[in-house]
Order: sequence, then structure tokens, then C-alpha cells
Amino acid sequence: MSNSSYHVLSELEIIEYVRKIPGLFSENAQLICKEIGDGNLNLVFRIIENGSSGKSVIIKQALPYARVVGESWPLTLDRARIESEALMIQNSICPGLVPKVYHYDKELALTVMEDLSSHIIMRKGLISRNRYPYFAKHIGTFLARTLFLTSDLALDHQDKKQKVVQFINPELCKITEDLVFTDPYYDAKTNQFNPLIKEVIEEIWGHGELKLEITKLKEKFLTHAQALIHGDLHTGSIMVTETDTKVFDPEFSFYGPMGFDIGAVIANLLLNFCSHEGHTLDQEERLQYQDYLLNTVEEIWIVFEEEFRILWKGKASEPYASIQGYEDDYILRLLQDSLGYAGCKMMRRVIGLAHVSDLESINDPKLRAKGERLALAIGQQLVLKRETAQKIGDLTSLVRYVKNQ
Ligand code: SR1
Ligand code: MG
Repeated sequence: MSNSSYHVLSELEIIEYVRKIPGLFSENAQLICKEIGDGNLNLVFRIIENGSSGKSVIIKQALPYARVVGESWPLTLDRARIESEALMIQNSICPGLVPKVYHYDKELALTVMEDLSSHIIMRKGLISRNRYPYFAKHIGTFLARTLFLTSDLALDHQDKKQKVVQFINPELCKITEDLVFTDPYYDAKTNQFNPLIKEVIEEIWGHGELKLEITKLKEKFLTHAQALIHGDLHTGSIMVTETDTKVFDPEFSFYGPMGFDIGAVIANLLLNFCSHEGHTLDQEERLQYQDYLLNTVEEIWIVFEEEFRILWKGKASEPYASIQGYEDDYILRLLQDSLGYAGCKMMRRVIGLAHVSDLESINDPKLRAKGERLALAIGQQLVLKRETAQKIGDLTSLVRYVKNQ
């Protein structure tokens, strides 16, 4: 099975392939396969057993190029290895919060994993203004555990360096370096934006202080091998039910700054917050849902910090972890980094390539512009004011202040 050389599998080949994996389906099972991927990079197949067993799995196959652009944008297949190895580490650190991996095939660059068909993509849930009462607890725990336990705080420094090598991911990092930290801040060809907000974007392109701060955040992304981060933790990489949360799609994983993951979650909740300015709904309902989103942001940080401090007490192996003031200083720097990365990630989704459906689903460009302007205003302030934040309430107060301007 794993000696075949790479080619893109058809739905029929996928069925034949999955049949041969021991322990998944019975020999004579009638299998139905459908390609269901709607992401930017890969093919995703769902294979369901016809009948009453209800068994199903997902196969994700990497294409040798970025699906969203086509063959003119070649992309390493090694991202499938990164993804499956990251998922296995996350499974051992956070069982139940990521899909199970059943099989990985290096040659075909594919991973067979748990089907989460009873869950929905969180971004879709938020667009429908659903509420997820356990999400903050789940994602705060996921962030604290994956980030702390893969860092120099918990690992032997030699083992950690081996992991840095294992997860070297230059091509996927380059996508982030370009699309998050570089292209949105000048008149790049990759940018795509609503012409109605061009004047705000031109102000950003000419804003020297902002660009300096973004450059500092980019430098940290390039150089700060702090923990094994997910690397693309937006609400399209999270599946939810009312009571369950699963984080998937860690193909952008590498050793990078912890705040990049925390900031990604916050940014995507805030992008959803901004989108409700443009969706047609009752004012009271809008305010209540926006409050829910800001409360969720606060709760995520509170859970994260609590869990991180518990791990620091119980699992830190770094001898200097007990130096007076180090823990508080470390966590404050994480908070400030998270604000900065959240800001960058909000702006890239409005100015750059690859937007978010929270905003894109607003058909009227004038109404969409309302949400987009707010996202750019909040994004800028998060970057510029990040080092004034001392507690999570400073972030949510800043968002409220900018919104009420
Ligand atoms: C060409 S890939 C565009 C974006 O999709 C992924 O989800 C990442 O966010 C990337 O920046
Ligand atoms: Mg993805």
C-alpha cells in the first residue's frame, strides 16, 4: 500500500484503498465515497459504509499544489506528514480534542482519520449565531496543553530541538509569512479586497508605525521556536457540537510563537463579531451575540492561563521555571503577543488572499464594508496597543472602545 508512487486518487481508488486498511471496514462492506473538501489546499474524501453500521472515515490527500490557486502554486506534499505527526502528538497530549488518526501513507501523502460528521465547522456555527458553552474550556485547555507541553518549559531541551527539526515546515511557513505578515501591507498582486474600503487600506499601507510593529511580530514568527504550534488555528480548523470540540488540519504546524495560535482563535471570533455589523439582524440580537463572543474570548484566556499555570507548577522541567517573576512575565508576554497576532490575522482576512465566509457571506458590498472597516480598525489597535495590555479585559475593552468610535 505505501510503496505506490504518488498520484491523485479518484473516488473509486479511495474505496479500494480504504478497504485494504485492516480493522476499518468489513471485507464485503458496500462503501460510498465523496470528495467533500472546500479548503484552500487539499482533497478531502468521506467514505461511508452503506447500511446500518454507520461506519465512516475521512481521507485527506495533499495535492502537489495549492488547490485554491491551482498548479501554478506548487506546494510540498510533506505537509501531509507534518499534519499526521502533529495530530498524533496532539492526540497524546489532548485526547478527545483532535480527530483520531487511523493510518498515514507517506507515498500518497494521505491520512485516514476519524469522521466528524456529527460536528459542524465552527465558522458556520458562528455565522448562524450558535452558542458553544464548552468551547472556551476545550480550546483554552487545548492551547495550554499543546503549547506548554511541547515547549522548552516542559521538554528536555535536546528533545525539543529534535522536534524543531521534525517539524521544519518552510513552504507552509512561507505562505503565512507572505499572506499574513507581508502582502496585506503593500499593494501586492495577491491582495483581494472590497473596493469600497480602498481608502482605509491605503492608510494602512502608508502607516509606518503600524508596519514597524507588524515587522516585529513577523520577526518573532520567523525566529521564536517557542512551541509546536498548530499554525492555522482559525474557526474553519475547528469542528463543534454543542458539547464537543475537535481541532483539526494542523498542516501549518511548526515550532513558532505560542501567541500565534492563541491570537488566531481570538482573531476569528473577532472577525465573526465584526461580520454581525453587516448581517441583517435585530440590534438587540446583534449586541447580545457580540457580547457572547467577547465573553468567550475572555473565558478562553482565563482557562488558558489557569491551565498553563497548573502545568507550570506540575510539569515544568526547566530548572529556572521557579525563578521569581518568570512565570508572570512569560504569561504577560504571551497575552501581548496574542493581541498582536490576532490583529495581523484580522487584517489579512480583509485585505489579503483567502477571506473568511463570516464577512464574505454578506452580499451587499456596502454592508460588508461596515464589518470590514471595523475589523481593520480593531486589527490595527490590537497590533499598536498590544504592549499596553495587562489582562484579557484590556483586549475586550479595546474592542468595545473601537466599535463605539
Ligand atoms: C493558499 S492558502 C491560504 C490560506 O489558507 C490556509 O487556511 C491558511 O490560512 C493560508 O494562509
Ligand atoms: Mg486548513
